[in-house]
Amino acid sequence: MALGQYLIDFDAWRGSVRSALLIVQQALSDAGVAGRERVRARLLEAFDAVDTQRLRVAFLAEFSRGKTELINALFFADHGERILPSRTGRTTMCPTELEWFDGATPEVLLLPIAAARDVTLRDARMQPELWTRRPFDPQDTQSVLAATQGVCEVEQVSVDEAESLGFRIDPSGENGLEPQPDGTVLVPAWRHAIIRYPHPLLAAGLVIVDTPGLNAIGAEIDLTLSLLPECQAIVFVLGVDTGVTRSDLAVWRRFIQSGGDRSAATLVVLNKIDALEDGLRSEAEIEAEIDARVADVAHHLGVSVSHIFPLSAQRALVGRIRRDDALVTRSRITEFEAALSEALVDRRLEISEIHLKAALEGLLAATGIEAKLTQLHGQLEELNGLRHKNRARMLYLLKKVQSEKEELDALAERSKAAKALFAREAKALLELIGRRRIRAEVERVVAALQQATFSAQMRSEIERFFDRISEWLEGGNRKLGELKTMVDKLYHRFETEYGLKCDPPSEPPQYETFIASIQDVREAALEQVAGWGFLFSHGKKRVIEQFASLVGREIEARWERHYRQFLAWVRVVMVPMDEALAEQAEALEKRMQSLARIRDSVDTLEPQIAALEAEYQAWQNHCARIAAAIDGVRSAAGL
Ligand SMILES: Nc1nc2c(ncn2[C@@H]2O[C@H](COP(=O)(O)OP(=O)(O)OP(=O)(O)O)[C@@H](O)[C@H]2O)c(=O)[nH]1
Ligand SMILES: [Mg+2]
Repeated sequence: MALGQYLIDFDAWRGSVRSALLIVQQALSDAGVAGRERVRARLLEAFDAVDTQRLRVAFLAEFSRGKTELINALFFADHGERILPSRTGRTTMCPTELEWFDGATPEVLLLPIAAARDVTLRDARMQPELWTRRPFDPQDTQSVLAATQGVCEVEQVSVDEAESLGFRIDPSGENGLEPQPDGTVLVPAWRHAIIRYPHPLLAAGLVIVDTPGLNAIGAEIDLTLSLLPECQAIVFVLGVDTGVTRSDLAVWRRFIQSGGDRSAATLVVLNKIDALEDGLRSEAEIEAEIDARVADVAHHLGVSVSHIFPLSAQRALVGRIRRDDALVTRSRITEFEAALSEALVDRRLEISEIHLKAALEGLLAATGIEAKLTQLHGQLEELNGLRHKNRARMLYLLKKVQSEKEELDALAERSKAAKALFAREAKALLELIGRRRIRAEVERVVAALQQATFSAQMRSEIERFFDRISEWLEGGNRKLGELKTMVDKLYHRFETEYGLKCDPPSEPPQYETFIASIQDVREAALEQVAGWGFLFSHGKKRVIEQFASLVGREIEARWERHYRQFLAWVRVVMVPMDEALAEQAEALEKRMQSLARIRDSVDTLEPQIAALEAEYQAWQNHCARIAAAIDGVRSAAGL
């Protein structure tokens, strides 16, 4: 299977980079520098770049286009049955993730629609007690089928109840759920499902996200905010029998086109090409028809024909179940599979490589060995110069070192003052950007929304809320810029005025990307508000609260991640200066000790030089070994 081969290749890549990193780690710890804060951080980043990455692919489309059938054909044909429910009409009712990892239990986890409305999906994942579990035996197809049926379950509720659960109701069925003749509505029973199924591709880190068609999605916000941003590839499915309908376009625009800075690869499947066979047309005629449909889709979606894959998921599934290679070939699934694999793995490799490259850069400098070598070199020169010098000269040199030490002490005092200044400014910034502010703003917008009577009013309140958040973030960004300028100036002054040689301070986290990601939340929030025109007043209060807490928590969670990076930056930014000072102090101390010893016995000069030379040589060996090990990682990774 093509995808399997790609994943095996990726795994091999990961394995060889990992072993190369282990060699670096060994070299660093043999040199006794593995514990240094910056070395540890860089090494962790490097391991992270190859380790924890999963490959996620989402299948997105209007209902009944064959998403689930395609997933069955791609991954589950070995079972000889449809493992995921796929049939006419709306079938998959909630976003469904398929995953597997070492030590997992084969089971379906279902998050009840009502129980968890005001928790973000991210938070819900951390709370196992919120989920209903349906274990199954992977060897027993019937037991698997019984458990996976959960993703189709619906509940019959009143219109009010449906609205208070956050669903849009639209009698025409176009912009929301359509009430049944008896006035009730069918809503999905679950907000989200996770299927843990032992499959070699899933075990290799692949995660598949199946989604329900439009309007069944009460969890649109989960898709936009949580699920899609984490995918490396999105597969959009159309039916050749239905073409590009208005609702297909709505899904395309809402979830794919508006993805903005999202970098996922997008593949378009034109499914059900078997439907073009009527027993009368020739192969060539059908071929021409397919080409015409593909061109039409390309035109409607504004994508290149090379990204569109006409195929028949059903035929592929049947062909694979019956081991009928001719049928599988005719289904044209193989071409799509190769493209999907390539897109996924390329994207993953690219991201891993970027992270790995960044982590390796400056790793050697962070060990401080190069600086140490320079110092030792200076010391050696000094001692070599002392050969044949008399005791008086020695005393003179000792005084010189003494006064250098005094200068360094004064410098250490200055650096303390500089650090205190930095700490004060950093604290002020931390207070300014602390997340209490987000909470307060959320409370404020909830109060305002409750006062509002028209949905236009609500919309403008929400826009104002986001404007305030943006303004606040811009303010924080400005302050952060000032702080960075201050740090740069400090380093510059210590270098030019006091001659302290240290590594440049690290760059602060990118604020701009965070600000841009808040735009996504804003879009999702306003999209949600668009459906509020239909709200009855008694449902309104609860919906507003749920909505605001979801949006508020989403921003908070995103902010939290960013804030942590920021704290980490504050913690390490002054470290190079401390390290440089400590190293200079240590070197001076050593020089003083050796000079003192020489003064006391001029005879020991030679053994001292020999000892220093040995030390120099040892560090040089460490340095060469680490550099070679880092090069080893680069070549293993193909960087
Ligand atoms: N003829 C034909 N029918 C197909 C093909 N793929 C899927 N179908 C049928 O289309 C219907 C819908 O397929 P599903 O896989 O349930 O569609 P879906 O996109 O997952 O739909 P929802 O889960 O409702 O969002 C089923 O009856 C499938 O058997 C195909 O290639 N050819
Ligand atoms: Mg489905």
